[in-house]
Order: sequence, then structure tokens, then C-alpha cells
Amino acid sequence: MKLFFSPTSPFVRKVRICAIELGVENQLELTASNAFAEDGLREVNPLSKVPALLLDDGGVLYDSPVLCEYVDHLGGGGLFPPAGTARWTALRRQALGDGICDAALRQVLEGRRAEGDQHQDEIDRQALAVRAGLEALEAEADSLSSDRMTIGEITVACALGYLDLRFSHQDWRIGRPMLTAWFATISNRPSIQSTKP
Ligand SMILES: N[C@@H](CCC(=O)N[C@@H](CS)C(=O)NCC(=O)O)C(=O)O
Repeated sequence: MKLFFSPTSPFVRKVRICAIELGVENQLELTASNAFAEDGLREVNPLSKVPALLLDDGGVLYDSPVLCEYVDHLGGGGLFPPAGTARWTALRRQALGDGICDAALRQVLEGRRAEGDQHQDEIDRQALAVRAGLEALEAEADSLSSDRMTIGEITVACALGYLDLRFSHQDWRIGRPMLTAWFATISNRPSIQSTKP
């Protein structure tokens, strides 16, 4: 299977961490792809976004929540809790982590526009989403698991890692001791270490 990827994408990282956690990473052939270059990715994913997965039977899957669930299935499950409260919590945390990444990415893209073309109100709005998302995570950090990873913890770790990559000048750790401690512990896992951008 070919995983269309970019080394800095937090959404791709989620998929890779799921695969490593379940021991199926060797089944994913990493295929470098620039989502913005119109270099063929759109033929696989009409949205031209990574991650996208070309299956061995020629089928295609895209969008990280779908790919993570597919990888979970491939690896015998365990990262998506069965129906019940734990599942809703894990899925909500996935949405929160993905939303932080989306908001951070939109700021990065806006910041790449020519100075006169940047929309400061849009940058501010997305920055507010990141900050509010981090506050929500700090408030529930004591219930994030450090040893039993679900898709919730994996996505939150990817979001924090992405902030470290792109916004190291605005350290998210300041004023968030619980989340800081959790991330320090989780960062020792081989799946997190080996996918660090
Ligand atoms: N909701 C998507 C988001 C994927 C996404 O935004 N990927 C970025 C790279 S980090 C991308 O390919 N962007 C290209 C674009 O927006 O055109 C997912 O979870 O997979």
C-alpha cells in the first residue's frame, strides 16, 4: 500500500503512529507528495491532501480519521475503543487535535501570503481556536493516558508536536503544566520518537 505523505504533516503522522503502535508500519510504502504542487496527488485524492492511501487492490482511502481507522482494522484493532463513552471521548479528542492542527496550518498558510495579502483577522481567529483548544486539553490532561494509546491521545500528541514544529516561538507549554507533563511522558514512546518531524 502506498501512503502519500509529507514529513511535516501532523495528519500523516497520526496514520504512521497508528501503524507503528500496531506493528503494521511495514505495510505502508511512504510516497513523498507535495499537496500544493499538482504533481499527481489529485488523481489519488481529488482534494489533493495528504495523507492518502492507495490500496493494493487499487482502491483509495483518504482523510486521516479514515486512514487511522483502516490501519487499526489492519492491525487487529485497539486504538479505537468499542462503542461507549470511551469511544466518544477518543473520537472527540481526535476531532480536537485535528482541529488544532487545521487552525495552526491555516495560520501558517496565511503567513506565507505576501504581506499585503495576509488577513490578520483570520490569523487571529485561528490563533484563538488553537489557544482555546489547548485550554480544553489542559483541563482534561489528567485523564489522557500515558500507556494505553487511543486515537485520541495519538491525535493530541500530533497536534502538540505540530505546534512545536511551527510555533516554537509561542511555547504552548507556558501555563499548561498538566499537558506539558503528559506530552513529556508520551514523547518517549518509540512511535512518537521515530515520527518526529
Ligand atoms: N482533514 C484532513 C486534513 C489533511 C490536510 O489538511 N493535509 C494538509 C497537509 S498537513 C494538506 O495536504 N494540505 C493541502 C491543501 O490544503 O490543499 C485529514 O485529516 O487528513
